[in-house]
Amino acid sequence: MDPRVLLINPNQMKPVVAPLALDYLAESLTHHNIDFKLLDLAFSEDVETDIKHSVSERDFSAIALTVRNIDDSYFLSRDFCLEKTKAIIQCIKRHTQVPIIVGGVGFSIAPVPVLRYCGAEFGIWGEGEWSLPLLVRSLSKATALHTIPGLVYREGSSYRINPPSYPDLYTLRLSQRDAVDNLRYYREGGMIGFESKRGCDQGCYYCADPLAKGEKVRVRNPKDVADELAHLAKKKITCFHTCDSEFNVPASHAIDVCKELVRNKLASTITWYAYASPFGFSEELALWMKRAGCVGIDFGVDSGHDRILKSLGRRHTSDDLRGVAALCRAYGFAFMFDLLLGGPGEDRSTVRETIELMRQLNPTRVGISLGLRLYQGTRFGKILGEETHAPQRALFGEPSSGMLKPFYYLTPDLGPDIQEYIRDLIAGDRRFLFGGSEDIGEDYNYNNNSKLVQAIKDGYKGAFWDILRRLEEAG
Ligand code: B12
Repeated sequence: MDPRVLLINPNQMKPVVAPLALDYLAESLTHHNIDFKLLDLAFSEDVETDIKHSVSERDFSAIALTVRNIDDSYFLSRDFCLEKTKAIIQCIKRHTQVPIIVGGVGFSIAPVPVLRYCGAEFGIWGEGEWSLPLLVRSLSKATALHTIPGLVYREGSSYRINPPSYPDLYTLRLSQRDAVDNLRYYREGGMIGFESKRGCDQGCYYCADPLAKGEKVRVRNPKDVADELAHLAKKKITCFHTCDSEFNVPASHAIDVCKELVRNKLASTITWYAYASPFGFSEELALWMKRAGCVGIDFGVDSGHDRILKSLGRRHTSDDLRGVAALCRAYGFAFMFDLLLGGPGEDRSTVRETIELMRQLNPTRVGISLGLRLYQGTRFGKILGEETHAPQRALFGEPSSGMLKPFYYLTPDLGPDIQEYIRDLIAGDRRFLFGGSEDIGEDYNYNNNSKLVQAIKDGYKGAFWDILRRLEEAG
């Protein structure tokens, strides 16, 4: 029997975010002559019935499930989404014995703990385009599992992890995008994601991206990226969001992608948003991003205080932020500065100075996250997460194997009333999106955000922060 895979998206957060990974994996399976079917539970009204129906439809050789989020990384809600994914895996197991393979950025942040917790048979750490077809074929031919890059599986009483490999992304074709119902996601999610590169070499001490995506940046062929957006634009999908860790790392490739979008005349029909680093954001890049249709940029700023930036392992300084703000204003981008407050060394004066700098620089929006999510393999996870090193009162959430359950560091030097302190500093300024507020318009969590869901239903498109901004401005 030819192998056949059931691809499953278990992510039910609203507004919906399209499972980009499944589009890319589907293209790779097709390339390897492996048939697939996609079950997208994002739109399911009865998960058990949909699973039962899908698994009984054909003889599948494997079920491949994407794990995008372990939790919502949001200090105040601490939604442990992996619990829901585990329930879905248990439900699948009630209806079939077909082996289950998990992968995805959430899985790759903590491969063995996630596999153990979810009870799936196999996991693939890192990129799936090469390893998934190999694994599916080896399951039907019983070839040796130890040769499959990034494969995580049980061997006796422990787990074996094969080293991941990062084949040449430049030659990989990912532009088809026709497995997922992207048009529905566009209607209900307001934008569609795309990747232009993978990996991040910035080394920020708290960030899990290098664990999941690798520390070495690998870039896609700009032509394939432009083809991908052109295919989607033909389906009348015209607003996009980058899914790179940082679009401008490296800036030279970002410029090449922009030039390609201009060259194939896409730039005049689409708009897009990007995540970018304040380090290495040049005038030349701003110019090309503008020409290529970019309308909004979300900068991972973290702090406006140079000592704190250093202590987070960041490369930019407060002077870079001044330069970025001036460029964004000159080129007419909506731009967001995302703050991450409460790390080691932070105190009320550094928080105050940061908020004051934000007021001066006047970005379109400022996102404030309080508390650092700790991940096992990161520098901060290793140093701050060890109970023996960090004072107990700095750690929040439930300690668990592999730091799977939401687990945060918030320096006790900020005091117990730090939320009220920040709220007083913001003083009702609507440019600030501060997680935790009950006030409509300030809710900076995209996990089940009914205000955003309604706005998108009413026709708003774009990055969520920019939709919140426009809603607010519309009164
Ligand atoms: C872009 C982005 C966003 C955008 C999405 C825009 C869009 N339209 O797509 C926005 C801003 C909306 C967003 C929102 C959120 N995000 Co976000 N996001 C990202 C980012 C940068 C990219 C995600 C992505 O699509 N990557 C591209 C795809 C192709 O990669 P991939 O899924 O990893 O898939 C590859 C491999 O993992 C593997 N693979 C994937 N699935 C499978 C399955 C199998 C079986 C196999 C074998 C392999 C495999 O192969 C794929 C191709 O190589 C990631 C960080 C990152 N660098 O990945 C964070 C990230 C996923 N987000 C995160 C979070 C927390 C959220 C929110 C919950 C935040 C919030 N509270 O509001 C929401 C949730 C939204 C939702 N509904 O799910 C966290 C999750 C961490 C965690 N603890 O779980 C991440 C990791 C960021 C971080 N470092 O903290 N996000």
